[in-house]
Amino acid sequence: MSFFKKLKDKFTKQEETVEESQALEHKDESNESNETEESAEAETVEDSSEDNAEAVTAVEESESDEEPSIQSVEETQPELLPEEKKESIADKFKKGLSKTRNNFSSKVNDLVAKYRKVDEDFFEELEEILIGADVGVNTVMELIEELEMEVKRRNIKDTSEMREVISEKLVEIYQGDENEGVQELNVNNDGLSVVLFVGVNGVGKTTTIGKMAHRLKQEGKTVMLAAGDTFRAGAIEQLEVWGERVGVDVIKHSAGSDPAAVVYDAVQAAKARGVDVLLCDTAGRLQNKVNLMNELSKVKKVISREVPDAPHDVMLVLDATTGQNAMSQAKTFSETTDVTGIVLTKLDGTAKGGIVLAIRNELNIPVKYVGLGEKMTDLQTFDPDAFVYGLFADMLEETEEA
Ligand SMILES: Nc1nc2c(ncn2[C@@H]2O[C@H](COP(=O)(O)OP(=O)(O)O)[C@@H](O)[C@H]2O)c(=O)[nH]1
Ligand SMILES: [Mg+2]
Repeated sequence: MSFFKKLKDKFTKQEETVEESQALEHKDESNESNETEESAEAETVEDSSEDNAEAVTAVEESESDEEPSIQSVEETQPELLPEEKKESIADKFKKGLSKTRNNFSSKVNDLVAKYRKVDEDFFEELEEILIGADVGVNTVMELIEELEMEVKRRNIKDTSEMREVISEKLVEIYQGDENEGVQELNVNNDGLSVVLFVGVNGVGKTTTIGKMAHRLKQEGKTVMLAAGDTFRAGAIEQLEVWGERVGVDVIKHSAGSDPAAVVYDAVQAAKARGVDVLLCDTAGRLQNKVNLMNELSKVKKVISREVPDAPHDVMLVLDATTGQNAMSQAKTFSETTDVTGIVLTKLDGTAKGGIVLAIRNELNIPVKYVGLGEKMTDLQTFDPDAFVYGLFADMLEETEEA
């Protein structure tokens, strides 16, 4: 089976089961669905009522100090905007990667049109396009080498076959030798899990925590947030706004206080209330690198002292629009903190989405999630297949018609 065909099958079939498996966009009462989606939608509604039921029990257990009732749970269920309700993962990647698609895929198309034959000039220009999409020099070299071998192996002459080969190799290079599949947050199924979010100012830590809280809540978990960025003006309030939107508690101290103390209190509160996952925000000032790293290790020490095996994940948040800068941040942070996963935000805001391949291939830290927008449903697990689908969506859909 051809690679494009495989992708298409994966995502057209997935559309029917996506909300079942991810339990993300439930409460779906929008009427804009077309006829073909009706049966899938009916199933979604059924499934979501089950999810709600689970959420109800969870909330009743954890918030014993409040009057537990279905009413109060409904109040804390976030209101999704209509456009947030019904969107498959493939659609989200397609929309989120539109800038990169317009930049990268249209250049590949032009290239294919310009050169009919696969030759050295073709590869040279392809190399430029890939570097221009922030794929990263080392990764590009590897990729070109792989492509040249594949062209020989399959005896490809015509450039029109190259789009598919390129997409296939993009996925392969992301997956590497291990092919660990799509990676989620590392959380315990019993007992408290603590996740620390680190990264420089403005990359999207607080926003990601809000989105993550929403995701986890939709999966039926109870969540608490720790306002560990006590440094930046307005940071605590920003996290509180997310707490309210998503309907989870936020533990905070006043501005300027010791972040380790905030996190300590949050861990105690999370234990006392039987919370499943505690997400900890941190400050990201890089003006004083040594101080920041000391502060982070202090916070980390408090967490591991209070909860065995914690932090369960240390998520480094990187801004995709900063390109190679994100790479150097990743190096700085992973030298001093044991980063276990990456969230790459603002992929929707860059035409150079190739950075995700460079990060995975050159840093060897899994990109677990990507930010594809500012809404609370815009955090997705990173799936290289979905990524490539997003890159070549127009072409794939054309093939479908044929
Ligand atoms: N377009 C887009 N904007 C994002 C994304 N993630 C975060 N942002 C925006 O980036 C800005 C900084 O985010 P913030 O969470 O405050 O960063 P922090 O300083 O690391 O906590 C905010 O305006 C967010 O709305 C994303 O995935 N896509
Ligand atoms: Mg912040």
